[in-house]
Amino acid sequence: MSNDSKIAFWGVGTSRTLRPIWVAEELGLTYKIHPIGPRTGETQTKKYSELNPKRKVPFCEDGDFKLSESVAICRYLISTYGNSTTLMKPQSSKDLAKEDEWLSYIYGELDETSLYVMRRHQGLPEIYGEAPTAVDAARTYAMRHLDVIDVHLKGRSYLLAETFGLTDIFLVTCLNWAENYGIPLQDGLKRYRDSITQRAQYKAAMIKNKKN
Ligand SMILES: N[C@@H](CCC(=O)N[C@@H](CS)C(=O)NCC(=O)O)C(=O)O
Repeated sequence: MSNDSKIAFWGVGTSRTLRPIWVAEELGLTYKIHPIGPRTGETQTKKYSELNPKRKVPFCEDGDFKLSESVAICRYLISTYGNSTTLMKPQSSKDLAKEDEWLSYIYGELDETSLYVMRRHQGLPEIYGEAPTAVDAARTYAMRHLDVIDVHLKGRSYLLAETFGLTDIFLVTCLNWAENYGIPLQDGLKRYRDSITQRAQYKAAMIKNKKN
């Protein structure tokens, strides 16, 4: 197995910080967590700003290699340390493209365009401004795309093929986030989420992602 002892994650407490921790748990990696939270002032320190000028979490260090963005961090961990034992490691260009398709869709349409709009304009009005019309539209938009995903998942346990993979990690973190915002989940999506969240690796990651 590769030497993974130099892996450190920065950031806990959000759906996005959960993703790399969950991937690391699935891969059985040894890693350290710096449990900083967004908007606690901890992302604004001189030390952290030098490390990640975006002042956002999650952030990953693997020795000298440094990486931001939850999608990029997770993909890096899987392509570097994965062996498809518990988490699919796409091999062919077509498998990779299908994973890209779902990751782009979930990240672009659910995470950033819907849930983060609600977070910004409902949860953090003092920073981003109150925008009830945008929040309502984001909620309706999320529900439309959840319908598309619900239809795709009929008769399947996972988004891609027969194997649990990164797209499922991104989807489950968004489904939890959506439910926290009062967006009703279709019965099929609830069943899918409830089955995946039985994984020991998810439970371990949830504990590690808690802010003290
Ligand atoms: N595209 C980034 C988004 C990172 C992001 O916005 N993180 C939020 C927490 S979920 C954050 O650090 N916010 C702190 C801030 O904006 O000050 C990713 O997926 O990693």
